[in-house]
Amino acid sequence: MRYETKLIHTGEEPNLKEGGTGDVVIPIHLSTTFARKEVEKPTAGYEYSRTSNPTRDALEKRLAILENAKFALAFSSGMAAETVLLLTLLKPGDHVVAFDDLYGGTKRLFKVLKQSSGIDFTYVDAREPLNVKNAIKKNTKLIWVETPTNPLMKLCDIKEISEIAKERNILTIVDNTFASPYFQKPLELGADIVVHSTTKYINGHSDSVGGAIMLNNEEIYEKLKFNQNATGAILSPFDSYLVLRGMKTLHVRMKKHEENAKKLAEFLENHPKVSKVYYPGLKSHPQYELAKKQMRGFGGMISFEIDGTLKQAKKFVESLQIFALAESLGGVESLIELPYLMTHASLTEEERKKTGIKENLIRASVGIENTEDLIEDFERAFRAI
Ligand code: P1T
Repeated sequence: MRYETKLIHTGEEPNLKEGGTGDVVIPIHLSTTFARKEVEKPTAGYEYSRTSNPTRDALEKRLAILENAKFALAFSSGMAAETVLLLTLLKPGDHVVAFDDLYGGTKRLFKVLKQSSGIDFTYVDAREPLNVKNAIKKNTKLIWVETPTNPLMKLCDIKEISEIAKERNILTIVDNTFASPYFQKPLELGADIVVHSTTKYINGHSDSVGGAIMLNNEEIYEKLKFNQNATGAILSPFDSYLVLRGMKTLHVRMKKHEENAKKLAEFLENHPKVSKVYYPGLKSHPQYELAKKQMRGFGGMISFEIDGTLKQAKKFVESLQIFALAESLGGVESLIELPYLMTHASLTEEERKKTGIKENLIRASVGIENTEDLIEDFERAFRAI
């Protein structure tokens, strides 16, 4: 089976054996615990739903397919996935090299880990792999990147960075949330572990908060599974069902997200009230060639700076009628936000300045509505400012 077919069927094969019910859609197994006949023989391997659950198992099987990985785990949020991952791979005194542009919540988690466990983080502009190489210390255990980054749409060369890391026995972790696994597969480019907020494109309908880790290394997988159970950071059966359902249309949705985003990015690039557009599918993006090389498509996220003040940026986002003024991304409905005051507000003024998150920066998650409606919505908001 090819990718799109597996996205629909893996983990949900109807049970046509004696006693099976032939469900085409996997049931939501709400049972928290599983009865057994004999003490040492859990029925069908299930004991307690925190440890494993049939609906979550089905989802994890399909999540692995998404990244062409051997193993996957589903967590209660993207942040829960990141927490368990860092907890599993690091010990006090370790060092991490990270891309300087990351989701604000990820940087906030890094601060928590620094305080609680003395783990040290160095932020570098990973667009240049040499910066990553030069930041590596004796105690560096991980390289952590997003590509494209949230919110400035910077790219890094996954293959080159993974090679630098491998030579030194360092693991490369890619948060692949923005690109989606449909457009980019970091494990195939040499990364060791992929992390996702399934809240975004993978579920795709803004109705489930979740996270995922995909990887090929069995030893690390077993440790992660142990720690997932130990911490309890699991995805619920109902959310597992939602993500299984959402994922079936990932390929169809991503194509339309991209089609709309490309048109909107071109519209913005030609608009007199826009001073800068960040979209890897534009030839003017400084890393357009890298995007073409390591991505199968450019995705549905656009950031741009309006030629104006914070007040005008606020007015712009408040004047839209189709784009909802909201954090998050990756759903079928278009969303818009101001990173400076919303998704990246947990960073200090200095951190935002250093990274380039300006007051007039606007981030759009372009949905799959009618393209003309979205452009007209933007035209309306530009008229309002
Ligand atoms: O929200 P949660 O499911 O816990 O995922 C965290 C997360 C991880 N990685 C990236 C790249 C993300 O963008 C996020 C969440 N981001 C938003 C809520 C946002 O609006 O950017």
